[in-house]
Amino acid sequence: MFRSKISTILNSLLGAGLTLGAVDAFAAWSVNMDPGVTPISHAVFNLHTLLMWVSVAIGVGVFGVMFWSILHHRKSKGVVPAKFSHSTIVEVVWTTIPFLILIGTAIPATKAIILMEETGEADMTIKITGYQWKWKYEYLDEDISFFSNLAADSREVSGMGGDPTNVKNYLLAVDNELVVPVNKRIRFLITADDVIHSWWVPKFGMKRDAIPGFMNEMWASIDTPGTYRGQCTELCGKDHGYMPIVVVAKSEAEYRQWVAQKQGAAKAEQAAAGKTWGKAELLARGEQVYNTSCAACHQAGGAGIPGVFPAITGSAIATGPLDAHLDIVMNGKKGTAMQAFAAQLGDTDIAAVVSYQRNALGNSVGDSVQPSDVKAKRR
Ligand code: HEC
Ligand SMILES: [Cu+2]
Repeated sequence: MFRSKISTILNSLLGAGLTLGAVDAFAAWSVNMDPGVTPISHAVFNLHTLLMWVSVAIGVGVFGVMFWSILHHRKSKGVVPAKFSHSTIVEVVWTTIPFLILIGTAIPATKAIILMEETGEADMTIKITGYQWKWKYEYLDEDISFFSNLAADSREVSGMGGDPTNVKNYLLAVDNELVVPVNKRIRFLITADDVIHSWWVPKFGMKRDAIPGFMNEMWASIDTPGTYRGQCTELCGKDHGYMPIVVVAKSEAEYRQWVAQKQGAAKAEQAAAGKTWGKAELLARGEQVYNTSCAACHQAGGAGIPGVFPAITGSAIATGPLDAHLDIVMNGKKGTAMQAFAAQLGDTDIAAVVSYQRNALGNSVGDSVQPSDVKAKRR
């Protein structure tokens, strides 16, 4: 009982910072750093271990001499203080030793930094863009591109004041994971569309800021198949804690399979945008799109947040002329948090969500939009 209480306290003190999302019993006692699954994380772990033992040796040496001096030269033994005020030998020694220690540790530290910065000669390149509040992943060699949003079960609970204890990987799961092959040198190009975000997967041993207008680089070669979770680590607004990162590392064969499936789904999506949609299926799809892409700001019921995000219910734009409604959704509004969704959503998703906003959330305009209408409006 008592022991488990201490373990809980220790875990929250140490674990909160060090073992992100770890819930198993072992992790509760993992006081050391995580060795991770990439060359960079291994280098960082080894450097950390080296520096820790160097520090231990220094500590033992310095405190050893200090306590020995105190004990053996104490007043009760009748020791008389020395009167000298300067010793060139001692000064040379205490300058030289730290100098050698610093050089000795700077060499492996520099090697680790160079390893981190060597992003060239990659087997594949993935561009990562941070948005409020989701990530976009573009596989530059495969012509695959998608958004990764917070998983629906996490979003429902967090929005409704529900109980998160039954949600698996609460706030650490997404709808579309970043799938990559193991043992391939992957270069990540990292940027942002609106404000500064930061892409961090602790098991990769690195994070990189995602800054609008800048392209930062990072690389990884994952040595163990598995699921690796991370988070945005630069405070980026209201839902900063709601844009997790999930990377799934698979064998080359499984990765190829995933690529084929993803490319097939993109083709099917294109075909769907070519047909004429019935109103019911349009609204059903629109509800999904609304909940993943719009509800964070305009709220699940459409009420918005007064003074920050306008209500969709009764909105002059959402119940006014169709053209203006499509325009703000596709092109956004400069200088506000309302993003240009033309670049983020396909024709079908835009048609569906606009139709949904006009005919649900307390609105009943009656008309609806087809994907072909959206396509015609793209410039
Ligand atoms: C990051 C927050 C955010 C997200 C996500 C968001 N919006 Fe907005 N939206 C805004 C803000 C802020 C405005 C007000 C802009 C202004 O100042 O006119 C707005 C305005 C609107 C308006 C006009 C409302 C009015 O009456 O002025 C519509 C329609 C709209 N958004 C639709 C959408 C749709 C559809 C989505 C999802 C595909 C979406 N929004 C996602 C922040 C957001
Ligand atoms: Cu962010």
